[in-house]
Amino acid sequence: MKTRVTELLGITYPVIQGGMAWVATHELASAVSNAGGLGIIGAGGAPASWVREQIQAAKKETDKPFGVNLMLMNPEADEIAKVIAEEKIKVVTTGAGNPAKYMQMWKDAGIRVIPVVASVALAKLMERGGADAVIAEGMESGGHIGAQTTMTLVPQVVDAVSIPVIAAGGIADGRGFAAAMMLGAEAVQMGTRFVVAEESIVHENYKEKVIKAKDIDSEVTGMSTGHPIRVLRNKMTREYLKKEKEGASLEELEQMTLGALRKAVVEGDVMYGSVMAGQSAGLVKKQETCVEIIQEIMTDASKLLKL
Ligand code: TUI
Repeated sequence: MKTRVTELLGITYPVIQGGMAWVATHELASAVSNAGGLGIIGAGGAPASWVREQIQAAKKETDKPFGVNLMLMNPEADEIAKVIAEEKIKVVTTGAGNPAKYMQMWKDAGIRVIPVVASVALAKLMERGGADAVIAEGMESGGHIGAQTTMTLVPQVVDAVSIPVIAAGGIADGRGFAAAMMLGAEAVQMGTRFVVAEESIVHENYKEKVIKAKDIDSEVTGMSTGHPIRVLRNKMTREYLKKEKEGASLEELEQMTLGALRKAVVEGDVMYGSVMAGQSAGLVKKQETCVEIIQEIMTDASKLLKL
């Protein structure tokens, strides 16, 4: 399937893997790229040296294009932005902020820049700043979220900009892919479905929790702190939401989530860790390879779209 996004990135299928902190390592990124999509290494809150090592590992595992996601709240964001330029990555995606200050440096290095946006206003600003495409991410997503749903955000962003729009949030199968195309998107980004990929290094407990999750099993923590994060419900979220309701201080709440994602992804503590996942977890039924995931989505979507 050819779209402006497949042309821009030199990929076979318009499927992009989310740049999930701790989850999106070189193993997952190279597997997605080798399957014909766009794999992404997620910098999350990691140091710049880790990001460089991950890029170098991925370069050994694939000769296909892959990207890096810069989470803009990372304390080493400036250094990571430079690593991305030096390593001449094909594409950078950004999240949780406005990447304007890095845009020129990346463009000069010949890197495609695709910011994640959660509003029409930021999408327009990014287009004016030279973005090659935008990812319009709805609040069905896992992790840090905006306030709009995918169904409402994507078509409004499509109407507001001329650059290609990639839909994200709540998409996990061929039906979601086809729906995104109907909204005017030219590719999709998926996180939750790739969390459980066989090539994903995520702890088995985490994968099992995603697979077992039903439609109503996610919660949003941090609404009051200005950092809303969608996670699967567990002992930590129950305690957090209770404290948040009682008006606990920012410090106390941050203390509860500090390191919680690592605890879940690496140690498999799905009771007290932060199990970030989107509302699409209810659609994710089993572990599969990245090839199987992408092939199934493209086959189902092609039938629906009568391609
Ligand atoms: O970034 C994400 N999702 C993430 S990042 C992350 S790591 C983390 N861990 C603990 C605390 C905080 C983060 C986990 N999940 N998605 C992309 C995304 N970006 N979603 C929403 C936004 C966004 C929101 C507001 C982007 C820009 C924005 O406004 C920026 C501005 O200044 O106008």
